[in-house]
Amino acid sequence: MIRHDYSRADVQALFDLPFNDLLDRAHAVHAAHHDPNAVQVSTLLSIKTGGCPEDCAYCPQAARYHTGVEAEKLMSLDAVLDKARQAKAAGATRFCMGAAWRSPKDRDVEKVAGMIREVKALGMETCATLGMLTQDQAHRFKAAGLDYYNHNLDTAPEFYGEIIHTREYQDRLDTLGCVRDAGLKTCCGGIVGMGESRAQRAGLLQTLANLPEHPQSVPINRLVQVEGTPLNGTAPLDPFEFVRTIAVARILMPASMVRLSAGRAEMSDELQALCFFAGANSIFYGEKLLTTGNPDTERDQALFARLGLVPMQVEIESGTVHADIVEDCRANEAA
Ligand code: SAM
Ligand code: DTB
Ligand code: SF4
Repeated sequence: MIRHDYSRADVQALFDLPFNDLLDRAHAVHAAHHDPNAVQVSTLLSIKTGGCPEDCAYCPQAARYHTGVEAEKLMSLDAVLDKARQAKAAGATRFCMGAAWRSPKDRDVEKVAGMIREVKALGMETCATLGMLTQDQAHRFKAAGLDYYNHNLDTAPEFYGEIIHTREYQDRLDTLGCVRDAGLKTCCGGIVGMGESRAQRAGLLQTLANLPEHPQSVPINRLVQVEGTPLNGTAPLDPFEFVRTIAVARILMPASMVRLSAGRAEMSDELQALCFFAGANSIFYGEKLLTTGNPDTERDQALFARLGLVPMQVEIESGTVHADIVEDCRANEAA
């Protein structure tokens, strides 16, 4: 059942279940709504890296922190298309373009719209994450063929002010409203392991699930600690608490894709397997996220083969996108 009226107590009660009971419920919901052995595969590209004016305390791309990430210009269309072709050849069915902007300038909108048009023409789903959008910008990206817009709530409303000071929670909700109104699909989630409490993790998931529509994709990031950012050195989150977060997200938003997002490189295969059991059914695939590392493709192929997972195929106007990772996994299995 799709609900949008969860109380904080409802969500906390799920978090507080005995671990096995929680996993049992989450897996049942997962299997009722999805093929539990199919995982959606996206590749991420930073089309504009570093130099960001915002102060998100987790982020290596904020200009004000000394993290070693150099500010770069917006990539050229040809360079982006090369990366998209490589991602498609490697087996990704969705290509997500990220920019370290507070919000895009009008001249950037034209350039990124051109990238979206051409990536779409390669036969991939498109996603962009460029900061806050106006209604007009959201419509322009939709007209260019954008499928998804990623804009995260990041954390619970009451913890947000400890992490970001350069914009408000309401700004994020407003951008999500523009994205929905333009007819784009929403990719919206958050980060855990930033020193928030369990009640605040529950608050993030409650807010996501009570949006007017459940985001079609829900990325759950585990904080990647980067030297130079204020959150570097935060006490790491108990891995079982991370699995609980995935499981509760799955129960609250049964039909959404729950993405095991940043932080996978630091996770064991066993932890990832528990997350897939608990309802995660999407990953970023490829050696890099935006500026930090992601597992090697060989490691992911081997993990898929060991767990009998298969990459999800997607229907787009030009037909079904067949992920070559399927062949890679089969070859791995046979070996
Ligand atoms: N600048 C745009 C914005 O913030 O909306 C788009 C790119 S931003 C890097 C996209 C998301 O990446 C953030 O909302 C945050 O959830 C995630 N992120 C950034 N740094 C991270 C880190 N160190 N660990 C985990 N997730 C991170
Ligand atoms: C999301 O929720 N996670 C991705 C994507 N959306 C854009 C970004 C993760 C970034 C991790 C830090 C980095 O590589 O710079
Ligand atoms: Fe900028 Fe986005 Fe990083 Fe915040 S998360 S500092 S807005 S790139």
